[in-house]
Amino acid sequence: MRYLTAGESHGPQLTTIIEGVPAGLELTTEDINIELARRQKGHGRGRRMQIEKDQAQIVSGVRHGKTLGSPIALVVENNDWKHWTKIMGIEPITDEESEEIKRKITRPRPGHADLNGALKYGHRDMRNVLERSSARETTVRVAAGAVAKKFLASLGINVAGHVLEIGGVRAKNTTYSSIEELKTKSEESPVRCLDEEAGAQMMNAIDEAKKNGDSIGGIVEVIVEGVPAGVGSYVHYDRKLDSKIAAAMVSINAFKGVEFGIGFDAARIPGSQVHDEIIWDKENGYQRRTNNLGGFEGGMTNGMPIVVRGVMKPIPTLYKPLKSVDIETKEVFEASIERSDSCAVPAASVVAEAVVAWEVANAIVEQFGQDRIDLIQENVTKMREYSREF
Ligand code: EPS
Repeated sequence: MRYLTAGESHGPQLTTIIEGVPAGLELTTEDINIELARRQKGHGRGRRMQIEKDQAQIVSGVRHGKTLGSPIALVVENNDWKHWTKIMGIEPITDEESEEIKRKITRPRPGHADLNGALKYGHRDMRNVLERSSARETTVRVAAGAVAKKFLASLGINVAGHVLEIGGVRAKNTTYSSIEELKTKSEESPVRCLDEEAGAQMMNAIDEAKKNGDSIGGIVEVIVEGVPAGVGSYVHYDRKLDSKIAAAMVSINAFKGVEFGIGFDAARIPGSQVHDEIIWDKENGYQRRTNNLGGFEGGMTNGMPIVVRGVMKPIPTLYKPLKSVDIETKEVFEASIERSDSCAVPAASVVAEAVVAWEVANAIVEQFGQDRIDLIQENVTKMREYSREF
């Protein structure tokens, strides 16, 4: 499976074409809209999210509530487009057009794609960069992830995410008895945090950052339960599922790092305390006594929940001045002020769920069959039975 996205942040719409989804999967527009709404929430979002109410329109690949096996194309309109029809117009502009339309963005924000993107494509107006590098694009990645989640759910595989840390405030109590409880608890929190007290402190930290014209980042965690053992590969570097998930996580706007299970702590403790002991019983087959490795050994799943975390840097659009250089005048200036979110970590945890779901779904399709959901379901069931008795 693969998907491409297209669309500028203030253009008419976002588009994705999702290719390779097996036929016969139940899928409705509502399945996608629920996920889009989740991504729009979260304490710390700016005014743009009050303008948008993201709604998917499926324009191909689904008939009478089931996938056809053909490419699924879907679009999400930008409500804000109506305010930008001139500045983001498709047709050439003439000399008589207003100064505002031609006003160039020449002041790159430190930490943003502005300068490197302008250099790469030769854009003297950095709007040509920021429109596409905007995290608005993650809307349709969440749509593609919603399709992947629906596919995984049909195989008894469940994906959930939550926020572990924002602006240095770390959740302490993150225990949950089931993945359903995790979902309910994180959904109830305005920062998607399982620890209510830490969640309140995170909100204070966001408010404080906003008051100071600053932004803050954080850490999100995604859990995938129910993936059979042996998905991924040890024989080919480019089919290792953990490496694909790592790449997908770092592909999310502003993400700088990723870890599985105990992650970087594995560098600080001996192997005898890192590796998860193998146990077996008739009902569950092979399991691990602990899950320090976050569900992966040798680039393949081991049947334990996948546990992956990603770190998001603070959003680089700041009201607080940081020095930069105007590319027209080469003069130093302080801060180019753009509307922005002060913290998008809660929204990013929904994006992280989507990209992880996509990679797991893709690996399953590669391994268990491509065309028909019923045959994939049979194959996955057989694999589960086989590994219990192995
Ligand atoms: C973003 C800037 C803001 C955010 C936007 C990402 O938008 P605007 O430029 O319209 O003020 O709200 O995020 C989204 C629109 C979204 O859907 O997540 C940026 O510069 O990356």
